[in-house]
Amino acid sequence: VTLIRREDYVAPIFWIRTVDLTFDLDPAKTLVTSKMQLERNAAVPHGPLRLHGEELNLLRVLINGESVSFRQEGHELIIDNVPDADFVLEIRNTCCPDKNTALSGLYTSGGGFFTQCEAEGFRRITYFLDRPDVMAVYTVTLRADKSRFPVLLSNGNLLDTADLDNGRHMAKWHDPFPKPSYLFALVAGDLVAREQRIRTRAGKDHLLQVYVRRGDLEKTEHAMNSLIASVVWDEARFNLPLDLERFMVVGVSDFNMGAMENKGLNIFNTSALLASPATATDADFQRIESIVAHEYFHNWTGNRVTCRDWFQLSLKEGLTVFRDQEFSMDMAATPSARAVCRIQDVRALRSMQFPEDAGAMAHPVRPDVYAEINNFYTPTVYEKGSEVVRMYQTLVGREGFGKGMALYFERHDGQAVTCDDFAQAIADANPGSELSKRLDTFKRWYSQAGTPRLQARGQYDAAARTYTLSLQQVNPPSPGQPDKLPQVIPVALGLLSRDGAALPLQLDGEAQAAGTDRVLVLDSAEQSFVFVNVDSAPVPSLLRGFSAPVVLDDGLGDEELLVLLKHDSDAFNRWEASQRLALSRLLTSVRNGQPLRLDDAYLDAMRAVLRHPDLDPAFKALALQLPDEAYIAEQLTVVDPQAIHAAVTQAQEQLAAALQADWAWAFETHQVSGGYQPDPVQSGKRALTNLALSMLVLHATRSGDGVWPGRAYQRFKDATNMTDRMGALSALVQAHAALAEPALERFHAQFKGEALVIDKWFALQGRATELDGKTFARVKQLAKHSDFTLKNPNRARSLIFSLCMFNPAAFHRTDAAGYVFWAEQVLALDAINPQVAGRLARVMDRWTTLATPYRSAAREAIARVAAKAELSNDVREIIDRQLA
Ligand code: HT7
Ligand code: ZN
Repeated sequence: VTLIRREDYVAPIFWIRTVDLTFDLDPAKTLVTSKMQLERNAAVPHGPLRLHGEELNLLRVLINGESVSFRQEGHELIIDNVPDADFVLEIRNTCCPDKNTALSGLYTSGGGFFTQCEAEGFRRITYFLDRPDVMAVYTVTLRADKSRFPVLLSNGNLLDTADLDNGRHMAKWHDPFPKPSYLFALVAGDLVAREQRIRTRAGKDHLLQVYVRRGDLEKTEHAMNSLIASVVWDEARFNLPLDLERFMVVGVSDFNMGAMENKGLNIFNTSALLASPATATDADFQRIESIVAHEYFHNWTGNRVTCRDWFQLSLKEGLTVFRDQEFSMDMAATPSARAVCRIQDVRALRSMQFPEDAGAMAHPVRPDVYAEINNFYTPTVYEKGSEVVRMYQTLVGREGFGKGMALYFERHDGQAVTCDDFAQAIADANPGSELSKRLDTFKRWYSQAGTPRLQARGQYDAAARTYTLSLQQVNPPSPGQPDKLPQVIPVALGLLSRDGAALPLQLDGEAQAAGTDRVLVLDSAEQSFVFVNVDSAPVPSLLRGFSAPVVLDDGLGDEELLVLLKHDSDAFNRWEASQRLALSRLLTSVRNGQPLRLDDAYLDAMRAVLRHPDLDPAFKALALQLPDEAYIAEQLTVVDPQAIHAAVTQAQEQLAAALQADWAWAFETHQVSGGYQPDPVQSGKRALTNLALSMLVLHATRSGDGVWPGRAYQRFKDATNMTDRMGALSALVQAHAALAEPALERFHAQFKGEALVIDKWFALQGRATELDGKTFARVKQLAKHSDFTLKNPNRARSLIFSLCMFNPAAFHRTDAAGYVFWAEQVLALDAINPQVAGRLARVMDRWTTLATPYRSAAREAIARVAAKAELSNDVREIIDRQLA
């Protein structure tokens, strides 16, 4: 495979200033005519014009109306004799939307036409300079059969519509904003729209539309509300208004990712758009709100200012994830609900991004090299990238960050820029700040892969009344980066007395204490900070709010963690203490190979959390949940997935048994009354009652008592919303209760026509706890179910990814059958959809840490995939890195 390197970037020899596209849409063969105005880029030497094109049938090439000679080499169309001045290039080609199972470029789904052009899909529609630094103004004419495709959409404003001969019609769209080809979109089909007119603070009127298939209209209310809230928020928080008269969102059920931010025409996976109380869970509602916001926020961070090249992907993705996380926190409103958002984000970062950063595919937030850019839409670029943006905000303050954003847009609106440009804008807007003092060191977050380890040790001197906090960072090697330099780590902290009081924080040399909460900045390998006027040996609460994406070793024991769990004013660290208490017990059991016995100190602490009169139910649910198996695995140098699973199962059973009366109390006292609302208050109660129910059913099933399983079945049948229905069903399935079978059957029959709910049905079975190989056997059986298909990415993810990615105990088998299954599925998927296959291939990233016999069996399975001659670039790159 060819590797693309960041250091090789050169600007294009021509700019494309305008594009006139005409589509004669036909599922089997669509005719595309493209007329482009090219302008010579004097900054680079002249040479042949090389256009990208894949899976196209070229019909003609004209320059200034005359045919020219050209060559086709691989995926390039090369014109050697191009004028040295500006010219008009006209290209005509066809493509086959019906055959496009990769879902990149122009494809059909459910009888309609849809596009996905990021990152390099536009070249599967027509020949073009398909790179993000080439920004053009698009005019698009769509022609199609009117009865089959009554709705014809593209970016920007509708200029014209007309009926044509033979039952066809046309629509002409114009987008006044220059954009890279990856933001182009078209949609044609039999769709209906929910519409809403809004007037923004700036006094402008806008039309918002959400287009879906006819039966889905009533499931679009939440997405529309989320869109309106996003428009309002971006104007209020960052002064960024909606810049289009019309903003369209479209749902499609075949889609490789969550959604896509095409200018003025966002396209969404239906799983990230459609919700009704009967078909979607609280988590779905929350996810939809954040993805709708994410895509909307891209209009400024991504579209108005875009990436110079794909190595800069985190410039738009990290920043936009940060913005959607901030939005979700602001929507959550109460301090406790904000903390719950932060905890959920950090949980996801640690169980997805940390393993990535320690594995075969580890890469910096701004990668240096890739074979297939689709493989770099990763937790590192997105979620770690967002943490990097969050650290800017921590270092310059919220107001300073707002100023930095304003300067970024003042300097770069309408441009394609780099991560360096962003960093410079934030620093320049905040001269003298903790960031500006050490910007070059801070930027190592973009160039160095891996998760820094932060060690913290405190020493109290009673005579001097000082507390010395020594911080040390270690940056472990990653593939291709053996030696690293220290990074800038903002450490938000507080000090607590043993009885839980927040202590004033005064550093040596300061005239007085500066509050009870502050940020220290570590920017070298080791640094000590001396606090003065400290009356007693404190308990440090470090890295509050998870102020940097690092692994913290603070050396705290149970006694100190219990103080934090009870008293810390930082809800994140309170939760963290609950997880640390569980983690140390789980790790001791796994490391010693001994059965886990939860002690009274731990159980009493958990009981106190559960019964706490003031804590939020949503917080309680998170604190009482055990660390997930992927995160536990990350703490170990040799990983035995079965041993981890056994320890987690024992912990769960003991927590269920010891707190049985408390779970029953929690279940009875947190029932939601009134109509369904997906808000933090109601969803927090549902999270806690569903956790309680799962514990009660688990304990009852293990002790042969039928009461709670019976109640769960009844609740499953009577539920008035999907969160409670799934909660009860999941409790039965996870406990392997006898009633799980009739419940699953009933669920399938009840939701036969609802694709997104059937996905849940597959996913629940794919993620079911393993018991004597039954789960694995069932997944293999379900892969043959008449509702199952690898062609629909949501369905493939619901079953196959659930098993291979989210069910370690069912997947990692001593007989290697899980790995054999994985290899088969990767190969089968690769022939259909390389992007999705590439994602599944990632499951084996951490194979080198596996214990015997898993390790050798995993290697064999990877080698099996590698041996296949015709692998996509996507899968090849991942497999090559795994075997490197
Ligand atoms: N920017 C979008 C990325 C995306 C994508 C990338 C590769 C292949 C398919 C894709 N669909 C969407 C989504 C986002 O981050 O908002
Ligand atoms: Zn994005």
